[in-house]
Amino acid sequence: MIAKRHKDYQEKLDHYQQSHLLAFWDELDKKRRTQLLDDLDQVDFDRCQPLIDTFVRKRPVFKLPERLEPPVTFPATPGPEQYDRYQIAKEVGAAAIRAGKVAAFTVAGGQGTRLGYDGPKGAFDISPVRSACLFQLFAEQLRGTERRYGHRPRWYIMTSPANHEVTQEIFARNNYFGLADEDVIFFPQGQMPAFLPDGKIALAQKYRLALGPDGHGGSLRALATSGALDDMCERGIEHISYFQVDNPLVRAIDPLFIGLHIETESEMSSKAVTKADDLERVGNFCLADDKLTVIEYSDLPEKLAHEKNADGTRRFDAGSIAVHVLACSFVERLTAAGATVQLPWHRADKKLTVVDAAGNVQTPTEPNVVKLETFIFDAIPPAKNPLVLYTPRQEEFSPVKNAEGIDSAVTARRDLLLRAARWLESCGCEVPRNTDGLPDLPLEISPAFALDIDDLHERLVAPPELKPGQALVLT
Ligand code: UD2
Repeated sequence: MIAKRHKDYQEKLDHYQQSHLLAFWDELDKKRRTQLLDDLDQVDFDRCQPLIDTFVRKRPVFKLPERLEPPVTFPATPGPEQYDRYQIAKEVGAAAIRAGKVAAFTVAGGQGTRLGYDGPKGAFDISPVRSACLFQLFAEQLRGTERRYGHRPRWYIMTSPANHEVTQEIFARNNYFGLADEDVIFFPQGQMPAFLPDGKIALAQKYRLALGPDGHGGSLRALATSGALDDMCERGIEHISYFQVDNPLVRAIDPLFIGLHIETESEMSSKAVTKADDLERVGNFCLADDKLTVIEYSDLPEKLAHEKNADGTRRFDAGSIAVHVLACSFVERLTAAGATVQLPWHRADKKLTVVDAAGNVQTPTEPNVVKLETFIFDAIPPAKNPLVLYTPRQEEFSPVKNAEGIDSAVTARRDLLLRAARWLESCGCEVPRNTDGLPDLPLEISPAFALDIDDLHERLVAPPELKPGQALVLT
C-alpha cells in the first residue's frame, strides 16, 4: 500500500517539479513515510501550480482601483429618518433568529502566532473575573440568545487540521460550555503549503510538509466541502452570522444587523467601526470603482489613509471588524462546481524553520517562505447589495491579537470591564471608579445573563448596590 502510494507520488511530483519532497524517503521509517504521504494528500497540486508563477516566483503588486471613495454606510445610531427602518429591521432579525434561520459561524483556524499562546485561541482565558475563555463567552451568547428569542442558533466552528482535535477535546471536556453537543459542528479548513522563493514546496521536517491554513477566505470552500452548508440548508438556515474567534466583545447574533441584511436583500453584510487612528491595522471599507471592497491597511496608501473631509473627519474611516452576515445561497453560488468567482490570493512573506536540500535544519532571520491565503472580505465585491453597518467600538470590538500592548488580553479585559460598567450605569447603578476612570471592583456580566443594555434592563429587578473592591458577577 505504502509502496504504491510512494510510486504514484514519485510520478506526480515529477510532473509538478516537486520531487524534492521525497528526497529523504530512504531515511524514513514506516510511520514517518505514512505521515509524509498523508501530508502530500493535503496538497491540491493543480490548484497550487498556477499560483507558483504568479504569486511565488513573482511578487504581485497591489493595484489601487482607479476610483476610490468612502462607502455608503448605515450609522450605528439611526437618525430620525432611519429610526423606523431600524425598528423594523430589529423585528425582522429577531423573527429570523426565532425561526431558526440564522446560524453562528466562528472562524478559528488561524495559527495565533502573534499571541504566542500554545493552543486554540478560543481556549484563551479572557473574561476579567471568571476567566472564561473566548469559546465560553460565545457559547453563553448563544444561550442568552435562546433565553431571549426562544431559539438557540446552531454553531459552526471552522478549525484547522492543526487544532481540530484539540478544539473538539476542549469542548467535550467543558460539556460544550452548556450547549448540546449536537448543536456545535466543527470542521477543519483547507491547507496550503509554504513555498520557497523558487516555487518549491518547503519541508518543515524530512517527513513533514510546511502546511498552514489557507486563510479565512477558505471558510467558504470549507463550509461547502465539509457538508456544513448542506447541513444548514437541510435545517432551513438561510443566514450565516460570521465572526472571528479573537473578539470577546463581538455580538455573535445581532437582530438589527441580521434584519438590515434581510431587508436590503444583501448577500453579504459587514460591520465597521470608526478607525482608532488613520493607520489602524484594520481593513478599510471603500467604494472601489463603485464596488464595496475592503482594502487592507497595508495596501491603503498612507496619503489616502490620512485624507480628511472638509469637516475634519477622516475620509476613509470605516474599519472592518471582520463581522459579516452571509446568505447561504450566496455561499452556495460562490462554491458551486464551475463557479466563476474565485477569491484572490494574497501573498505573505514569513520566517519559517525548514529543512534544506541537504537535510539541514535552517532557522531564518529574514522571511524565507511565501504563504498564500484568501480573505473572506474579498467575497464582498461579487455580493449583491452588500451593506456596511457602523457599530460602537466600545460595545463590540476589542480583539485579542498580541501578547501585549494594543489588541492584547489586557486591553480586551479592560474593555469587557468598562462595557459591563456602562451597562450597569445605564440601569441606574452607581459604579465606583478609580482615578483612572476604571471600575473600582471586579465586574463581569455573562452574556448568558444579558446580551446588551436593553436585555440587562429587563433582567435586573433592581439595580445592585456596588461597593469598591467587592466583586459583582452576573451569570
Ligand atoms: C483581520 C483583518 C483585518 C481586520 C481585523 C479585525 C485580514 C487579513 N485582516 O486582521 O482587516 O478586519 O482582522 O480583527 O483578515 N483565521 C482562520 N483561518 C486562517 C486565517 C485566519 O480561521 O487561515 C481566523 C483566525 O482564527 C482569526 C481570524 O481569522 O479568528 C483573523 O485572522 P488574523 O489574525 O490573521 O487577522 P488579522 O488580525 O490580520
